[in-house]
Amino acid sequence: MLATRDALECDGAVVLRDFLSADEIEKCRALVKGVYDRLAAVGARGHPGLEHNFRTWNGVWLAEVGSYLSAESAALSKSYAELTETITRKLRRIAGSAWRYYPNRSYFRHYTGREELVPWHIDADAAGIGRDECINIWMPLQTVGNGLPSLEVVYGSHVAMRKLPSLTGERRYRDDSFVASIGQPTVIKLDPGDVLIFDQHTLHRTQPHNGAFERTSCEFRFIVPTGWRRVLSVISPTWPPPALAGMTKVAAPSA
Ligand SMILES: O=C(O)CCC(=O)C(=O)O
Repeated sequence: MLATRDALECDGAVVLRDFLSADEIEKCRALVKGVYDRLAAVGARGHPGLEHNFRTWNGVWLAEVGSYLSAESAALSKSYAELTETITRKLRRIAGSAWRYYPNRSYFRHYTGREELVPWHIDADAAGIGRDECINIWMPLQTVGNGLPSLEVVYGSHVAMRKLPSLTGERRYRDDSFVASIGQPTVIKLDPGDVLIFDQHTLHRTQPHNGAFERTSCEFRFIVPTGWRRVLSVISPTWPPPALAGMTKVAAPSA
C-alpha cells in the first residue's frame, strides 16, 4: 500500500493491475452499457448536466447519474451504488481514508472516433477541479495501448506543473513542444481490471489514433475535502455526502 502511495507522490501516476476482478469488470461493463442504452433511448429530461455531457461529447456525468438511475432502473441504480462503493473502498485502502469519491467530476466516456481525442492537459485546470487535492482513477473497459488508444502520461510532470499558473481560457490544453519541455511521454498499457491512478497536475492526453474505434472508459475522481468540508466529510466516503448533494451547488461540468 505504501509503495503505491509513494509511487503516486513521486511519479504523479501509478498503474495498479487487477484493481477490479473479472466479475467486477463484467458488472461494470453491464452498468455502463445499460446507462448508455437508456440515455440513447429515453434521454435525460430533468437532468440537464447529464443530457449536456451525453450530447456534446458522448460522456456520462456521474454527478447526476445516481438520481437519474434511481428513477429509471432499480437494477442499474443498485449496480452503480455497488460499483462506486467497491472502487471507493479499494482506493481508500490503498491511498488512505481521507479520500472521498467525487462524482461532480467523474464520468463514463465512450469514444467512437467521431469525438475529439483529448489533447495534452492537466485535470487541475482542464477538468475544472477546484480542489487542493484530486486524483483520477482511469479505468478502460477494453485492452488499451496496442490497438485501442490508451492514455499517454508524463511521469513526474506533476512537480513542475504544480508550480505553473493554471490555464483559464476556453481550451485549457498544452501543445507538444510545451510537453517536451517538461518530460518524456509514456503510453500506458492496460487490460480490463487494471487502472491508472494519477494526480490532478500530471500531464496526460488520449493516445493519438486515426479512424473509427469503440472504446469505453471510466474516470472516477477522488478529492480530500478541506476546511468545513473536511468536518462534514466524516459522515460519508462520497463528497458531497448524498444527503447534502441536492443542497450543494454544482458548477457546470467541463468535458
Ligand atoms: O479517456 C481519455 O482518453 C481521456 C481521459 C482524460 O483525459 C481524463 O480522464 O482526464
